[in-house]
Amino acid sequence: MPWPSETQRDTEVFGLIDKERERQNTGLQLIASENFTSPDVMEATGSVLTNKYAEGYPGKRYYGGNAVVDDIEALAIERVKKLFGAEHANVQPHSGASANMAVYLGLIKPGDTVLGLSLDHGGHLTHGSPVNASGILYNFQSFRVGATDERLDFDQIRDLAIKHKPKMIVAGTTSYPRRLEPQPFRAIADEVGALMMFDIAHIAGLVAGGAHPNPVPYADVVTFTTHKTLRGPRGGCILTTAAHAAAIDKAVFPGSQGGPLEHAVAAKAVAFHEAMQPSFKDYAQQIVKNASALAEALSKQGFRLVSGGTDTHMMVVDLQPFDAELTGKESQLVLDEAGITLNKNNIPNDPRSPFVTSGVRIGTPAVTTQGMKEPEMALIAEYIATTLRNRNNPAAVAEVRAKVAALCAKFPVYPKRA
Ligand code: DSN
Repeated sequence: MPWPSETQRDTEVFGLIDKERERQNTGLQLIASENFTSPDVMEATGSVLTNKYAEGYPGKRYYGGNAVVDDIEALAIERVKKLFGAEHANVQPHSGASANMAVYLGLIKPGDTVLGLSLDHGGHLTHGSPVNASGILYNFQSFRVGATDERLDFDQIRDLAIKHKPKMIVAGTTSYPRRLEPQPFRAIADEVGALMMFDIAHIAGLVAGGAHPNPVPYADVVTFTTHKTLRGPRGGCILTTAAHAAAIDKAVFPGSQGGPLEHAVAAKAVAFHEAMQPSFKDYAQQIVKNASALAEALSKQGFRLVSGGTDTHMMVVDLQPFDAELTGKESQLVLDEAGITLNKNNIPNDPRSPFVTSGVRIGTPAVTTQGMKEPEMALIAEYIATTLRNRNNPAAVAEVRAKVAALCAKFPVYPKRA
């Protein structure tokens, strides 16, 4: 009697999963870091590989029974190296944060100086936030976006690099809507003798699909998550030059992780395969086209776009010109009521706290997976504006909720559970 019988099935959890499937199917998913994985990616994630321990790397494991797991992990490594043109890959990080911390552990020492983008100007917690281990263990110095154009200012980054002489410069963002060119980071890193790490968590799918420049030829190390624009399972990945391969592998295991999640590794391999298909290029281009269309439509509705717009999959919307009283927190809550899911976000130099904010972040990877295009982006902007204008009118919000459900019904993602 190894498992509970069918009558003892956990209906509570599976009932909740059904509810979440319903939420994803009937609402607009506009969180810039989310996406809908393919059924194949989900099948690999839910496979028998979840049963296996495999500390080590292909051909060098601490447990028996890993011949198949070795083949799977080797396939994932080969595919991702080919996809990005990398010399070495580690596909074991459980997340983007784990990947970034493994890079610091492997390539620099506690107390070393690192330069990264400030979290409140579009960086990430692991780029030196004082409340994160990166900021606690390493001496991070932050650069910020320019006061008027709200874009990266390479003169400022160079001045800081010359002043602080960092061991590493971290490029990469989580809420910066503009294209990131790797060359200027490389030039500054070379000038001050720093390593260059590029965190492409948000844009990995855009890079893989050729819609954004690939930093692999310029960076010493590239990290990313596999579940955002790349449309794979939740997880992380590190690409390096051959020179840093051994240090990075050692920093992931045994340095900072134990047993790898081989079901996630298999799902990553599936996602890399999917990203190699010609249709993925169209997908990546359409994400960017949709973001531009949505940004333009939002600006016509009276919102201000941070930096004036977007070249990526996402935008940061300053709510103040639309309604000076409206906060990101309130917007997120009322838009949830209307079936529109996004997240509150600080705008650069935001007078409000990160829990309240004067902005929201909006992304197009998930709605693009559904097949929505420019005409639907205009509708989404209209639904957002109508909801926020009528935020104290539940009937008007319910009307938008019905329109959102009708739109999503035309672009179904996952069929109902049989
Ligand atoms: N939580 C991710 C995001 O939303 O950008 C970053 O880790």
